[in-house]
Amino acid sequence: MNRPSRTIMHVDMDAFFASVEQRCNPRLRGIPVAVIGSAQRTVVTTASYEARRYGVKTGMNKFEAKRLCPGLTFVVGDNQKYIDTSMRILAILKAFSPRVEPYSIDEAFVDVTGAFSLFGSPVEMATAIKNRIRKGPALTCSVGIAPNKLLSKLASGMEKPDGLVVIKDRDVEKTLRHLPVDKLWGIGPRLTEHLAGMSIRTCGELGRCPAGILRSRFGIIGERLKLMGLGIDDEPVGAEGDEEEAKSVGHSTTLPENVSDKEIIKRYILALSEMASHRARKYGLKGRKVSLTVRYPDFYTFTKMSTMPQATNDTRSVYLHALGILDSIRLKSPVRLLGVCISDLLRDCSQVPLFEEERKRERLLEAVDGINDRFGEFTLTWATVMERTDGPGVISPAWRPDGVKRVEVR
Ligand code: TTP
Ligand code: MG
Repeated sequence: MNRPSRTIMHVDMDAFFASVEQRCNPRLRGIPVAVIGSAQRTVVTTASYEARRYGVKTGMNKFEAKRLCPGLTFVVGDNQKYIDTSMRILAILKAFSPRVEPYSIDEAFVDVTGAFSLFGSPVEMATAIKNRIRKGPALTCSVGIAPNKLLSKLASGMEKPDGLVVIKDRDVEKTLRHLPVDKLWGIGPRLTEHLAGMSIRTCGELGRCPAGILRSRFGIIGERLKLMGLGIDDEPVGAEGDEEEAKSVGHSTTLPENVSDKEIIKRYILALSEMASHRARKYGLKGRKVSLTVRYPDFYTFTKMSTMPQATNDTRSVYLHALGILDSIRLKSPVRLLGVCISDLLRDCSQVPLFEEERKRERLLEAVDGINDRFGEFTLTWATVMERTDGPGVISPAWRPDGVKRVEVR
């Protein structure tokens, strides 16, 4: 198939939270810094490049990080600062192309196909973007330029920090030939393991594997996997306004300690029900289904759903249904994480739509939530109900048990 040629840029900020902290506080510049959450069981969200040299990594607990790097300074993260900075960066990107897709709090895809006649070559354009980000928000970023999103994301990670890597059409095969499959965006550890079981370790091997074999092993994603191995990705850069409506509204929290006491569990469920319902009301949505997610300490996670007689965004109804679900479950061990979610949403016509600016902030917040998915170590603060005050830096985990787009509550 003949694919129209595109030029896609992926911009990824370097050690984002830590760099923002270093920018705000000159005493942190040039030294090893780790940004952490405010909760008891917090982990490192990111480390400055100075700290990474000692092996400090995202997801590490504080003690291990300090053991590796005794001179490490911890800073409790401040989401608002990161969201504000992220919005400034997006504004810079939009000056170069209308097709900007924020992917996470510190990453965006920019479709610059055709735009470079205005701004010079793609490399000149990327250099101009990097300079603007260096001057304005005073941060460095890494940019990947390639014919599609998959390869641009790969490229931006190749020479971090402050990198600029171009993958041209003619270089794709060579770049991917010996590249381990897990370097590709979207191929996680489990998939990597499955592929290794089929003796597929590199993108080259994946691209050569007959589609039929991949299809019979992985179902409909088999085809896509093969294309990924070949470096083919037709997904468009989704500009703002293109995004689909939220399919569910919910919130989850990792508990400060594992809990067996049902009364305490119920209090968390009340807090979560209120947060989910509040957010649904704010979005002018009502849902017909409520689900409760439970994670055990061994990370075994399950979700049970209950259908309500009518669509609602009322805290009490949501809470009572979530409790009904809890009562139907025999908890096999203490609980590590709880989540309440409202889905099967309808627009509540009596509500005013959110202002665009607020929607943007919500999306970024969602992105903050999304990245914690991988570790889920942050607890939410809802002082009035939980009688806890964890202070700022509340980053909730956004595990997505059912894989749907979720609007998370802070
Ligand atoms: P990343 O872009 O994954 O990491 P980074 O910007 O810190 O470092 P790099 O130079 O390698 O790109 O994530 C962006 C920010 O998101 C990061 O600064 C902290 C936050 N984050 C979390 O809160 N939890 C997570 O699990 C991850 C991976 C990131
Ligand atoms: Mg980054």
